Amino acid sequence: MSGIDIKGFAEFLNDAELNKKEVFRLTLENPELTMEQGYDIQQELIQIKLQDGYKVVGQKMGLTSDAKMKQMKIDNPIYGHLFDYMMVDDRGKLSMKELIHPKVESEIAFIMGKDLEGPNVEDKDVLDAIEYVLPVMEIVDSRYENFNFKLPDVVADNSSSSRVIMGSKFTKPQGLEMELLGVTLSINNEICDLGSGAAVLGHPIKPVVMLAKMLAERGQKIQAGSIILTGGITKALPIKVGDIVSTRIEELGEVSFTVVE
Ligand code: OOG
Ligand code: MG
Repeated sequence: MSGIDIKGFAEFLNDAELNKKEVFRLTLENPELTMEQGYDIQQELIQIKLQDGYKVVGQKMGLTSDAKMKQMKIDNPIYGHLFDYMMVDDRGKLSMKELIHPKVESEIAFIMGKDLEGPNVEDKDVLDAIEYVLPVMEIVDSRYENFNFKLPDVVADNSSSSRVIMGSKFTKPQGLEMELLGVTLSINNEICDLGSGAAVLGHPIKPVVMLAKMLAERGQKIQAGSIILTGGITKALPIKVGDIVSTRIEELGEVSFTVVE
């Protein structure tokens, strides 16, 4: 029997999000916490949010860029669940008072037209299942003090999921060379970072192949109609009240938001 209180930790992290209060990482007092237990806590956290009346709208992949994987010294990306309350419209407002210490990153996202299930998913299955491609910005807001976490901690914390600013232009995937698309992240009209679709495991469909396999291990699947974020292409940058933040992706267009109190 492990002494890890899965439900207690899920409540602890959910309370941290609701109270906008950063907490110490779980592995500080529980260094034996495993990745599997991290996902168990995440699953319990999802249950709490479902009971609170929120709906899962998709998933996000995280740590899919070489830079982030090297920094974290890991070989495998992680995933988290996205909820309806996290979605922000293009050119909308991001309310700072609802968050702890948010950072923004540019990502390519997909709206799925078909379910994707099982361990044997291949690139072509993902391509076939994508209905639309769109530019998004993810707001990561780790509930841990100073984003200080180990892998099982961040997984338990729903992989830092906080908000998603959805692009308003939906592009069909056919004919797009997604890995070659240039991406810029600007704050107050100044380009702060850039990259290309290849930053995420070489091609944005690769994280989705991986997500399908990882979900299958827990008896879950990617659902038709869901939104899937393929992972930060740019660095995650801190933002402050008054900032106007935008991401432009070749072929896919622009998405922006304003940070308010
Ligand atoms: C974990 C989430 C990382 C991404 O796109 O790589 C992530 C974190 O760094 O807080 O969302
Ligand atoms: Mg991300």
